Amino acid sequence: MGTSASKKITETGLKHCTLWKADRSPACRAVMMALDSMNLSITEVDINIDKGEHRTPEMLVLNPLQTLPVFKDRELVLCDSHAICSYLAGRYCDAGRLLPKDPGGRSIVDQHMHYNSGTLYPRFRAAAYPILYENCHFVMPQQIADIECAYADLECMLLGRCWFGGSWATLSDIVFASTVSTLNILVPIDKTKYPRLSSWLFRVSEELFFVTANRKGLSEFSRRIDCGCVSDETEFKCPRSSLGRRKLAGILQAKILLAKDTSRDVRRTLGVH
Ligand SMILES: N[C@@H](CCC(=O)N[C@@H](CS)C(=O)NCC(=O)O)C(=O)O
Repeated sequence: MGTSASKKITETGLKHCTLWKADRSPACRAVMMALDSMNLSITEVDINIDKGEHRTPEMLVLNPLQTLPVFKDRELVLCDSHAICSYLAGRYCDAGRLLPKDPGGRSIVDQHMHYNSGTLYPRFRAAAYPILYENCHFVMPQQIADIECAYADLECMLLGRCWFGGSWATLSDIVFASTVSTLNILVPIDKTKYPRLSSWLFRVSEELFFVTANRKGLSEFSRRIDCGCVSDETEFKCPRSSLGRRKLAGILQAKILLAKDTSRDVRRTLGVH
Protein backbone atom coordinates (compact mmCIF):
# COMPACT_ATOMS: atom_id res chain seq x y z
CA MET A 1 0.00 0.00 0.00
CA GLY A 2 1.48 3.36 -0.98
CA THR A 3 -0.09 5.42 1.78
CA SER A 4 -1.22 4.28 5.17
CA ALA A 5 -4.84 5.04 6.04
CA SER A 6 -3.82 5.66 9.64
CA LYS A 7 -1.33 8.32 8.55
CA LYS A 8 -2.73 11.83 8.91
CA ILE A 9 -3.41 13.16 5.44
CA THR A 10 -2.62 16.82 4.85
CA GLU A 11 -5.15 18.07 2.38
CA THR A 12 -4.39 20.95 0.03
CA GLY A 13 -7.60 22.62 -1.10
CA LEU A 14 -7.42 24.42 -4.44
CA LYS A 15 -10.66 26.38 -4.57
CA HIS A 16 -9.73 28.03 -7.87
CA CYS A 17 -9.51 24.68 -9.69
CA THR A 18 -12.42 22.72 -11.17
CA LEU A 19 -12.55 19.33 -12.86
CA TRP A 20 -15.47 18.28 -15.05
CA LYS A 21 -15.45 14.50 -15.17
CA ALA A 22 -17.32 11.22 -15.57
CA ASP A 23 -16.24 8.43 -13.27
CA ARG A 24 -16.56 5.71 -15.89
CA SER A 25 -14.04 7.48 -18.15
CA PRO A 26 -10.47 6.18 -17.80
CA ALA A 27 -9.07 9.60 -18.75
CA CYS A 28 -11.02 11.22 -15.91
CA ARG A 29 -9.99 8.53 -13.46
CA ALA A 30 -6.31 9.16 -14.27
CA VAL A 31 -6.73 12.80 -13.22
CA MET A 32 -8.66 11.79 -10.11
CA MET A 33 -5.88 9.35 -9.14
CA ALA A 34 -3.23 12.04 -9.65
CA LEU A 35 -5.23 14.42 -7.45
CA ASP A 36 -5.66 11.83 -4.72
CA SER A 37 -2.04 10.81 -4.90
CA MET A 38 -1.02 14.42 -4.25
CA ASN A 39 -3.76 14.98 -1.65
CA LEU A 40 -5.15 17.83 -3.71
CA SER A 41 -8.78 18.70 -3.26
CA ILE A 42 -10.52 20.67 -6.01
CA THR A 43 -14.10 21.25 -7.10
CA GLU A 44 -15.36 18.31 -9.13
CA VAL A 45 -18.41 18.42 -11.36
CA ASP A 46 -20.02 15.18 -12.53
CA ILE A 47 -20.97 15.17 -16.18
CA ASN A 48 -23.36 12.58 -17.59
CA ILE A 49 -21.94 11.56 -20.97
CA ASP A 50 -25.01 9.46 -21.80
CA LYS A 51 -27.19 12.55 -21.44
CA GLY A 52 -24.78 14.58 -23.59
CA GLU A 53 -23.91 16.95 -20.77
CA HIS A 54 -20.38 17.29 -22.16
CA ARG A 55 -21.90 18.88 -25.28
CA THR A 56 -23.85 21.73 -23.67
CA PRO A 57 -23.03 25.26 -24.90
CA GLU A 58 -21.25 25.99 -21.59
CA MET A 59 -19.05 22.91 -21.94
CA LEU A 60 -18.33 23.61 -25.63
CA VAL A 61 -16.93 27.00 -24.67
CA LEU A 62 -14.50 25.22 -22.36
CA ASN A 63 -13.76 22.29 -24.67
CA PRO A 64 -14.85 22.31 -28.32
CA LEU A 65 -13.49 18.76 -28.64
CA GLN A 66 -16.48 17.54 -26.57
CA THR A 67 -14.42 15.20 -24.43
CA LEU A 68 -13.81 14.75 -20.72
CA PRO A 69 -11.95 15.51 -18.53
CA VAL A 70 -11.92 19.30 -18.61
CA PHE A 71 -9.87 21.17 -16.04
CA LYS A 72 -9.75 24.86 -15.16
CA ASP A 73 -7.30 26.69 -12.95
CA ARG A 74 -8.27 30.37 -12.97
CA GLU A 75 -7.86 31.38 -16.67
CA LEU A 76 -6.09 28.19 -17.75
CA VAL A 77 -8.29 25.50 -19.34
CA LEU A 78 -6.88 22.06 -20.16
CA CYS A 79 -8.76 19.28 -21.99
CA ASP A 80 -6.41 16.32 -22.01
CA SER A 81 -5.87 14.03 -19.04
CA HIS A 82 -2.11 13.73 -19.64
CA ALA A 83 -1.66 17.49 -19.85
CA ILE A 84 -3.79 17.94 -16.73
CA CYS A 85 -1.81 15.34 -14.75
CA SER A 86 1.54 16.89 -15.79
CA TYR A 87 0.30 20.36 -14.95
CA LEU A 88 -0.96 19.34 -11.51
CA ALA A 89 2.24 17.47 -10.66
CA GLY A 90 4.48 20.27 -11.95
CA ARG A 91 2.51 23.12 -10.44
CA TYR A 92 1.36 21.76 -7.07
CA CYS A 93 3.58 20.33 -4.38
CA ASP A 94 4.70 17.11 -6.00
CA ALA A 95 8.45 17.48 -5.34
CA GLY A 96 9.22 15.28 -8.32
CA ARG A 97 7.58 12.17 -6.90
CA LEU A 98 4.95 11.67 -9.63
CA LEU A 99 6.78 13.58 -12.35
CA PRO A 100 10.58 13.50 -12.01
CA LYS A 101 12.27 16.88 -12.20
CA ASP A 102 15.38 15.64 -14.01
CA PRO A 103 14.95 15.77 -17.81
CA GLY A 104 15.74 12.06 -18.30
CA GLY A 105 13.27 10.81 -15.71
CA ARG A 106 10.62 13.20 -16.95
CA SER A 107 11.10 12.07 -20.56
CA ILE A 108 10.47 8.48 -19.54
CA VAL A 109 7.17 9.47 -17.98
CA ASP A 110 6.33 11.60 -21.06
CA GLN A 111 7.12 8.62 -23.28
CA HIS A 112 4.66 6.46 -21.35
CA MET A 113 1.99 9.14 -21.48
CA HIS A 114 2.43 9.39 -25.26
CA TYR A 115 2.06 5.62 -25.51
CA ASN A 116 -1.10 5.80 -23.43
CA SER A 117 -2.53 8.64 -25.48
CA GLY A 118 -1.42 7.42 -28.92
CA THR A 119 -1.78 3.65 -28.64
CA LEU A 120 -3.65 2.39 -25.58
CA TYR A 121 -6.44 4.94 -25.48
CA PRO A 122 -7.43 4.61 -29.17
CA ARG A 123 -7.53 0.83 -28.70
CA PHE A 124 -9.75 1.30 -25.65
CA ARG A 125 -12.10 3.52 -27.66
CA ALA A 126 -12.18 1.12 -30.63
CA ALA A 127 -13.14 -1.78 -28.35
CA ALA A 128 -15.49 -0.02 -25.93
CA TYR A 129 -17.38 2.54 -27.98
CA PRO A 130 -19.30 0.10 -30.20
CA ILE A 131 -20.55 -1.55 -26.98
CA LEU A 132 -21.27 1.73 -25.20
CA TYR A 133 -22.85 3.56 -28.09
CA GLU A 134 -23.71 1.21 -30.95
CA ASN A 135 -25.45 -1.66 -29.21
CA CYS A 136 -22.65 -4.08 -30.09
CA HIS A 137 -22.49 -6.97 -27.61
CA PHE A 138 -18.88 -8.06 -27.77
CA VAL A 139 -15.31 -6.88 -28.36
CA MET A 140 -14.50 -7.54 -32.00
CA PRO A 141 -11.62 -9.88 -32.95
CA GLN A 142 -9.38 -7.15 -34.44
CA GLN A 143 -9.82 -5.05 -31.30
CA ILE A 144 -8.94 -8.05 -29.11
CA ALA A 145 -5.80 -8.66 -31.19
CA ASP A 146 -4.77 -4.98 -30.94
CA ILE A 147 -5.25 -4.96 -27.18
CA GLU A 148 -3.27 -8.20 -26.83
CA CYS A 149 -0.42 -6.56 -28.80
CA ALA A 150 -0.52 -3.63 -26.40
CA TYR A 151 -0.35 -6.04 -23.44
CA ALA A 152 2.75 -7.59 -25.04
CA ASP A 153 4.32 -4.10 -25.38
CA LEU A 154 3.61 -3.31 -21.74
CA GLU A 155 4.99 -6.69 -20.65
CA CYS A 156 8.28 -5.80 -22.42
CA MET A 157 8.35 -2.33 -20.83
CA LEU A 158 8.16 -3.93 -17.38
CA LEU A 159 11.23 -6.09 -17.91
CA GLY A 160 13.41 -5.80 -14.80
CA ARG A 161 11.18 -3.29 -13.07
CA CYS A 162 8.19 -3.17 -10.73
CA TRP A 163 6.89 0.23 -11.87
CA PHE A 164 6.83 1.81 -15.32
CA GLY A 165 8.38 5.17 -14.58
CA GLY A 166 10.79 4.61 -11.70
CA SER A 167 11.26 2.81 -8.40
CA TRP A 168 7.83 3.86 -7.22
CA ALA A 169 4.46 4.73 -8.76
CA THR A 170 4.71 7.81 -11.00
CA LEU A 171 2.31 9.42 -13.47
CA SER A 172 3.28 6.64 -15.88
CA ASP A 173 1.69 4.11 -13.55
CA ILE A 174 -1.32 6.31 -12.89
CA VAL A 175 -2.25 6.84 -16.55
CA PHE A 176 -1.55 3.20 -17.40
CA ALA A 177 -3.50 2.06 -14.32
CA SER A 178 -6.66 3.79 -15.49
CA THR A 179 -6.45 2.51 -19.08
CA VAL A 180 -5.12 -1.00 -18.39
CA SER A 181 -7.59 -1.72 -15.57
CA THR A 182 -10.34 -0.70 -18.01
CA LEU A 183 -8.92 -2.76 -20.89
CA ASN A 184 -8.73 -5.69 -18.48
CA ILE A 185 -12.52 -5.63 -18.29
CA LEU A 186 -12.80 -5.77 -22.08
CA VAL A 187 -9.98 -8.28 -22.69
CA PRO A 188 -8.87 -9.95 -19.44
CA ILE A 189 -5.10 -10.06 -19.01
CA ASP A 190 -3.83 -13.63 -19.20
CA LYS A 191 -1.32 -13.87 -16.38
CA THR A 192 0.48 -16.82 -17.92
CA LYS A 193 1.15 -14.75 -21.07
CA TYR A 194 1.73 -11.44 -19.31
CA PRO A 195 2.98 -12.25 -15.79
CA ARG A 196 4.76 -8.92 -15.23
CA LEU A 197 1.78 -6.90 -16.41
CA SER A 198 -0.67 -8.83 -14.29
CA SER A 199 1.58 -8.52 -11.19
CA TRP A 200 1.94 -4.79 -11.84
CA LEU A 201 -1.85 -4.41 -12.14
CA PHE A 202 -2.28 -6.20 -8.84
CA ARG A 203 0.44 -4.01 -7.25
CA VAL A 204 -0.97 -0.72 -8.52
CA SER A 205 -4.52 -1.72 -7.60
CA GLU A 206 -3.39 -1.82 -3.96
CA GLU A 207 -2.23 1.80 -4.06
CA LEU A 208 -4.50 4.08 -2.10
CA PHE A 209 -5.05 6.43 -5.07
CA PHE A 210 -6.34 3.48 -7.11
CA VAL A 211 -8.69 2.42 -4.32
CA THR A 212 -10.10 5.89 -3.77
CA ALA A 213 -10.23 7.22 -7.33
CA ASN A 214 -10.37 4.31 -9.78
CA ARG A 215 -12.31 1.42 -8.35
CA LYS A 216 -15.83 2.79 -8.28
CA GLY A 217 -15.65 4.29 -11.76
CA LEU A 218 -14.19 1.01 -12.98
CA SER A 219 -17.17 -0.85 -11.51
CA GLU A 220 -19.47 1.62 -13.21
CA PHE A 221 -17.73 1.03 -16.54
CA SER A 222 -17.81 -2.74 -16.03
CA ARG A 223 -21.50 -2.69 -15.25
CA ARG A 224 -22.19 -0.49 -18.25
CA ILE A 225 -20.30 -2.90 -20.51
CA ASP A 226 -22.07 -5.92 -19.01
CA CYS A 227 -25.53 -4.42 -19.22
CA GLY A 228 -25.09 -2.56 -22.46
CA CYS A 229 -27.47 -0.03 -20.96
CA VAL A 230 -27.27 2.99 -18.69
CA SER A 231 -26.47 1.90 -15.14
CA ASP A 232 -28.05 3.19 -11.96
CA GLU A 233 -25.90 6.24 -11.45
CA THR A 234 -26.60 6.69 -7.76
CA GLU A 235 -25.34 3.21 -7.01
CA PHE A 236 -21.87 3.75 -8.41
CA LYS A 237 -21.22 7.45 -8.12
CA CYS A 238 -17.96 8.45 -6.42
CA PRO A 239 -18.02 11.19 -3.82
CA ARG A 240 -17.69 14.56 -5.49
CA SER A 241 -14.31 15.62 -4.14
CA SER A 242 -11.02 13.91 -3.60
CA LEU A 243 -11.42 14.65 0.12
CA GLY A 244 -14.73 12.78 0.08
CA ARG A 245 -13.12 9.87 -1.75
CA ARG A 246 -10.34 9.58 0.78
CA LYS A 247 -12.83 9.49 3.65
CA LEU A 248 -13.82 6.13 2.22
CA ALA A 249 -10.20 5.10 1.95
CA GLY A 250 -9.79 3.69 5.45
CA ILE A 251 -12.68 1.29 5.03
CA LEU A 252 -11.61 0.22 1.56
CA GLN A 253 -8.01 -0.21 2.61
CA ALA A 254 -9.03 -2.37 5.56
CA LYS A 255 -11.05 -4.51 3.17
CA ILE A 256 -8.02 -5.00 0.95
CA LEU A 257 -5.77 -5.93 3.86
CA LEU A 258 -8.38 -8.41 5.01
CA ALA A 259 -8.68 -9.79 1.51
CA LYS A 260 -4.93 -10.33 1.30
CA ASP A 261 -5.15 -12.73 4.22
CA THR A 262 -8.34 -14.33 3.11
CA SER A 263 -9.48 -16.88 0.64
CA ARG A 264 -9.99 -16.20 -3.05
CA ASP A 265 -13.77 -16.44 -2.63
CA VAL A 266 -13.81 -13.60 -0.11
CA ARG A 267 -11.49 -11.56 -2.31
CA ARG A 268 -13.79 -12.05 -5.24
CA THR A 269 -16.77 -10.97 -3.12
CA LEU A 270 -14.90 -7.80 -2.21
CA GLY A 271 -13.97 -7.21 -5.81
CA VAL A 272 -10.21 -7.54 -5.12
CA HIS A 273 -8.34 -9.79 -7.54
N1 LIG B 1 -6.95 12.28 -24.97
C1 LIG B 1 -8.06 12.62 -24.15
C2 LIG B 1 -9.18 11.63 -24.38
C3 LIG B 1 -10.45 12.06 -23.70
C4 LIG B 1 -11.62 11.20 -24.11
O1 LIG B 1 -11.67 10.56 -25.16
N2 LIG B 1 -12.61 11.17 -23.21
C5 LIG B 1 -13.79 10.39 -23.44
C6 LIG B 1 -14.20 9.71 -22.18
S1 LIG B 1 -13.15 8.35 -21.82
C7 LIG B 1 -14.90 11.25 -23.83
O2 LIG B 1 -14.97 12.37 -23.36
N3 LIG B 1 -15.81 10.75 -24.65
C8 LIG B 1 -16.96 11.50 -25.05
C9 LIG B 1 -18.02 10.55 -25.47
O3 LIG B 1 -17.95 9.35 -25.14
O4 LIG B 1 -18.96 11.02 -26.10
C10 LIG B 1 -7.63 12.62 -22.68
O5 LIG B 1 -6.75 11.84 -22.34
O6 LIG B 1 -8.17 13.41 -21.91
